Amino acid sequence: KKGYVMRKCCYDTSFKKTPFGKRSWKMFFITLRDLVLYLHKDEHGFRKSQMSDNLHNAIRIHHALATMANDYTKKQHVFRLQTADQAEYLFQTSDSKELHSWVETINYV
Ligand code: I3P
Repeated sequence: KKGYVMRKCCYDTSFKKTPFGKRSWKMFFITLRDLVLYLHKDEHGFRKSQMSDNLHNAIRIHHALATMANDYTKKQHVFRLQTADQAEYLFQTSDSKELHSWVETINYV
């Protein structure tokens, strides 16, 4: 599964809040493949020129949990992703269909 989303970093690891200046929403083209969520600048993200970028923008999905972020009311169609090492991200999707699709895909891969 792949598509454009907005991402906000909340926690880098357990209890370590992402510092101010790195908490803003940013657009990514994300691709879920082999239990890794790759975050690219755009859909050409796997091009060689952006390869170093790709390596630094991968989230391991094994033992991660995606849930609807109903408590986050500033934006619509947002889900929360908590990883095995307790990092936490918010992802804004385009509509509720995409929201459910991403949550289910991440939780049931
Ligand atoms: C963050 C940015 C985010 C905001 C976050 C700010 O600043 O304005 O949009 O989250 O608030 O810290 P920066 O770009 O300097 O990292 P919201 O959009 O959810 O308000 P937060 O620290 O309360 O998460």
